[in-house]
Amino acid sequence: MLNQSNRFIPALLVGGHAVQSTVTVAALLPILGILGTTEYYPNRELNHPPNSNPMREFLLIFILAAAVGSSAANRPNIVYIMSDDHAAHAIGAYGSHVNHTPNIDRLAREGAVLTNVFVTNSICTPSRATILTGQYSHINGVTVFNRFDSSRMTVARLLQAGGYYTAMIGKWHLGSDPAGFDRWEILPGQGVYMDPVFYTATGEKTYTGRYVTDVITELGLDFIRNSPKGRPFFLMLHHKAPHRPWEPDAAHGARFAGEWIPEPETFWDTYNTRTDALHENQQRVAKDLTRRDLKLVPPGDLDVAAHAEWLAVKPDSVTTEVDGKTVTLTGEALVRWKYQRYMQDYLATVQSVDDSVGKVLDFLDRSGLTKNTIVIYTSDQGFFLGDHGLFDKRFMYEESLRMPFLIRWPESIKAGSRIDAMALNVDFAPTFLDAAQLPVPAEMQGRSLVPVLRGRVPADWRTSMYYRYYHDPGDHNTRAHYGVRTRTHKLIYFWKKDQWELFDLVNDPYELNNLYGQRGQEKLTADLKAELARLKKAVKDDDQLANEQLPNGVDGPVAKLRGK
Ligand SMILES: [Ca+2]
Repeated sequence: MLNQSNRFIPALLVGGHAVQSTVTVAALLPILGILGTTEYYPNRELNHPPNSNPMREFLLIFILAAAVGSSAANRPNIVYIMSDDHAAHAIGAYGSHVNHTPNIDRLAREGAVLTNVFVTNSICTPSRATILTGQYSHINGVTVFNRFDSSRMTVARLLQAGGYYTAMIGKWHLGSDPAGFDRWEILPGQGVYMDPVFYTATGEKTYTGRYVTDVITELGLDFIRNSPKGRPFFLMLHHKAPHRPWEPDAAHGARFAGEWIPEPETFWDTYNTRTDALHENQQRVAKDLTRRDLKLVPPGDLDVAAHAEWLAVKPDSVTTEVDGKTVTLTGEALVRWKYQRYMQDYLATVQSVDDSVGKVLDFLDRSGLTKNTIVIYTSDQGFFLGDHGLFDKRFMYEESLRMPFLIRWPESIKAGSRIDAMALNVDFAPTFLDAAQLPVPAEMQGRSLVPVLRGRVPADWRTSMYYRYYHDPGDHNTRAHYGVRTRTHKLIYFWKKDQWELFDLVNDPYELNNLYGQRGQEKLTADLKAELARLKKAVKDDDQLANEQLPNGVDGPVAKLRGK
C-alpha cells in the first residue's frame, strides 16, 4: 500500500510526469520546508491567517493522505463539459418547453440529473473562478470580470499533482493564463463563433471557416485520444455557446429560423411588488436587444465606425418580411418578434452544443472509456429565456440561479437518478478531488457531491445557500445584491439600495409576489434574515469586496500573446 501511495509523490513534485523511483515521506520534508518560504499566493490575506502557507498546507495534507494509502487503481477519468449561459429550462431532461436535447438527455438517462444546483454569483468569470477553486467570489478574489490569479490553488493543479493528465479547451475567460493543465487551448476573452482564434502556451491558431463549437469538440477529443495510457485524465471542455451574440452555424440557424418558440409564463411581467432593481434593469427583450443581437443587416454604405454604431442601436421599430409581406413592427408585435429572433438563435447554438455532447459520448463508447469516465454537462450559470421579460443572468431569480447539472458515472451513479439535494458550484472542485481519491483542501468551501451522487445524502447536508452578485451597474444596470435561498423561500437584499425581496418558492415559483414587509410575514422574514447572517458568516463574507469594483481583467494578457 505504501508503494502505491508513494507513486503519487514524485508526480506531485515534478509537475505530473511519472517518475519511477520510490520516494519516502521523510525525504520530502525538507522540500516542504522550502515551500514554506515560497510566496505562492499573492492574495492569501483574503482567506488565510498571516502566518499560514496554503500551498504548504495542502501539499502536506495531500502527502499525508497519500501516505496512509488510497487505492489508486481505476481512478475515473473526468470529462467536465461546461457551456456558457445555457439555462436548465432549455434542456429536455429539465422539462424544456422550447427545445429538444437528446444527447445531453442521454446523461440523465444513463446517469443523474440534479435539480437543485445553484451558482453562487451568476456571471461568467466569477462562476469559473469558483468552479476552479471551490471558493466563493469574496475568497478567490474574482467578484466581477477581474483577472483570476493563476498562482492560486485550483482543482486542476491538485488533479495534475495527483497524477491526472489535464486539459482546458475552450472558453477560459479568467484573464490570466491557465495553470495546472498539461494542455490548454483557450479562446481569448469571450471568443467568437466563426473563425475562432485559440491561444496556447506557445502560440495561437485561427480556425478559418470553422464554427467554434465544432473546433472545441475536436480539440477535446484529440486530447482524450492522445492521453497517456495508464493515467487518468481530466478534461475541462468549455463551450462559448450559447453566449450572446447567439450566432448559430448555417445548418442550425436555418433549422430554427422557421420555429415558433412559446413565450414563457412571465414574459409580460410588470414587476409589480418588486423593488427598484428589477425596474431599473437593462436586460429586457423588449428594450435592450440590439440590431446586432437581432441579426438585422446594416446598409452597405457605412464605414467601420458607422457600421458598429448602427448595429449597437436598440431598435424601437423594425421593418421585416412577415408571410412574404414587408411590414414595420412596433410595440407589442415588435417585442414578440424580438423574442422569437433571440430564442431561435439561442436555441440553434444550443443544438450545436448538444451535437457536441453526442460526439463526446460516442467517442467514449468507441474507445471503451465509457465505464470508467465521469461525464458532466453543466453551464457556468442559468439564463433568462424571456422569463420576467429578460435575457442575460445576474439576478438571483430562479432561472439565472439554477445551473443545469447532469452526470454519468456508471460505477457510482444509478442510471435514471433524479437528485434533489442542494448543490452549488463551490462543490464541483471537491467532487472531482473526491472522485479522484484525492484529499480536499480545507480552504475549499464546498463539499464533495460523491455521497449524494451515490444516493446517500449526508444527514447534515445543506438546506440553504448563500448568493452574492457584485457587478453594479455593470453592462445591464443590474443592482448588486446578496441573499439566501432555502428549499422553500428566498430572501434577497439589494445592499446599495437597502431594499429587500422575499418569495415563497412553493406557492409562487415564478417569484412574482414580493412578500417583504407584508403583514403576517414578520417571523418568516426574521428567520430568513437570521439564516442569511449565519451563512454570510459561515462563508467568511465580511463585505471585504462589497464596495470595490475591481477592474476588468478578461482582456488582459493571455500570456505574451496579447498586443503582438
Ligand atoms: Ca456565462
